[in-house]
Amino acid sequence: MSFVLVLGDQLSLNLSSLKASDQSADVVLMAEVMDEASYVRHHKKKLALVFAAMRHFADELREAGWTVDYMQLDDEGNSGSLKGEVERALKRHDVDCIRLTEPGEWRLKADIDGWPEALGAKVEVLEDDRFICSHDRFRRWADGRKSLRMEYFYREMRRDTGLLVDDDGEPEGGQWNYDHDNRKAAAPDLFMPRLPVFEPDAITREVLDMVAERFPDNFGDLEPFGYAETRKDAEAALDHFIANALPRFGDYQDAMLEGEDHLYHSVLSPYINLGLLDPLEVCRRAVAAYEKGDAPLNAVEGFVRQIIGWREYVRGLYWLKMPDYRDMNFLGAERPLPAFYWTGETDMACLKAAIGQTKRLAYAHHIQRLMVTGNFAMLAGCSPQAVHEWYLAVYGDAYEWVELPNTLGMSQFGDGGLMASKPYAASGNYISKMSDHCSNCRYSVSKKTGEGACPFNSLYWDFLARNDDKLKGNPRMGQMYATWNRMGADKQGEYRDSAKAFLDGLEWDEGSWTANA
Ligand code: FAD
Ligand code: DLZ
Repeated sequence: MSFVLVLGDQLSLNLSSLKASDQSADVVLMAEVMDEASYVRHHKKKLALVFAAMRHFADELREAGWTVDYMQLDDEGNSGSLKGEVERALKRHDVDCIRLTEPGEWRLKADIDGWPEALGAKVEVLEDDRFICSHDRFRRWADGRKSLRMEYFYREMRRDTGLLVDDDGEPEGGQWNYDHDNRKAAAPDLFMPRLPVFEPDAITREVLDMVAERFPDNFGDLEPFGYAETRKDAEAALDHFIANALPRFGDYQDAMLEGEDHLYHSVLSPYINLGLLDPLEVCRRAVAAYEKGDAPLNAVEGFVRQIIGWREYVRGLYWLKMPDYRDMNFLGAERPLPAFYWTGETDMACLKAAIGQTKRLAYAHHIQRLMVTGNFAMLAGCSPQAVHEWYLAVYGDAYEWVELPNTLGMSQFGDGGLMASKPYAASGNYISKMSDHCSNCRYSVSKKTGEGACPFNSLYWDFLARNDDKLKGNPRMGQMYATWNRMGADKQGEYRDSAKAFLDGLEWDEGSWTANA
């Protein structure tokens, strides 16, 4: 007899550990533990999402015929750690092997590697075949390459999966990537699909009460709570996205609008990352909509690229480069985060909107994460580790394997260009072009320096000046440095003084990563 340890983000009946086990003899072990609930200050909604989805999945397993040994967070004797719960379960059952699908995060894998010796039991760790690209496959792809750009990796994933490729392995429509069609700014009079809201059932209600009681000081609003908690509801959310938002997903992928939290984005990442939705199946559904003529190619290709391209790529990179990746800090940025990242209290309308909805929903879409909160933190010189800790805590879809490369690599340029060919640094102009935030802002985007000027403007040039030794040799930054050099000392001084005055006036989060280090 074996234990099958199913982790909180492995909620799939097709999990490799379940497929390798005997339903009539083996016991599934699931445990809510304080270690996993507190390694960062998770958003309250994220905690509720994970615990409620775990409890519903335990029921789904039982209905499918499995015996499930489930430990709730408040159960008497709960040891607080996964290792402790396995150790206790070994005493309850006569078991000779613990089988599990590999965890997503490096820290947990490192811990599990020590279990055979610590627990005196056989531990069998299986590959996670919910991903298309195995660790070996990614290593082979990366081996010997000077640059690890996602685009080339993505083409291989298209060919491997057969998604949007013809019989000769050529891309549907003649192009691999339709990103240049996907940069429209949104107008407030566009029809916006509303997200389906799933009323909490009795199981979820119980979890909400527990999170309210046990984690009162964590970041974020717990209620109202409308996330799906079961596979059935997550599939309903997918159906809703395909029917209502996918057709315009591409056009408005980079847009931001005041009062619109997700525009045409899917908000499916929490369900995909938990295991409630299968990523390949999600892509097949999108491609089927294209084949039926219900969604255009630029939307479907863009959506598929996010999942079999970016999602697989960041996971491959994470496992290729960890554990050193987490400590990389190419730009030597050392500040803690501004305190307003935890309160949303700032006069900058774009940051207020992105952080405000993050607090309410544990969600912001990609451009808000990359070009608003990410861009600001990089320009302000925040430590990539402090920024990483924030993103890992505040989003409902955040697990280190996907969050860290996106944050440290893509948004903070902390890996010095492994992921991105240049920093995603932008002044207020970008935000003004892609959103309507600037018209609601106390700061003026057209004013470059001094009182009332959009802080992104001076921070942008200050960032370039501060980091010129590291960045000016980057061929993609040549034009920006040429502009900076043409500006003249007086103008340059105004930008730098303006940036300094703004940063000096901010309150910093002394509790964040750098301050604790
Ligand atoms: P959509 O825009 O509808 O995209 C569809 C799906 O594609 C998503 O559900 C997701 O599964 C996948 N996807 C899209 N972009 C990416 C990407 N860059 N990397 C991996 N998968 C992607 N994504 C997470 O899942 N967890 C994180 O913790 C996370 N942290 C991020 C931190 C930063 C600083 C940045 C810039 C991006 C981060 N992302 C993260 C990627 C992306 O922002 C989210 O996947 C996306 O916003 C989720 O919303 P959605 O489901 O509406 O996505
Ligand atoms: C995110 C999370 C949380 C909050 N709680 C638990 C838990 O109590 N038990 C569990 O098995 N998993 C939890 N998880 C998910 C794990 O943190 C996740 O499996 C690892 O981070 C690996 O990706």
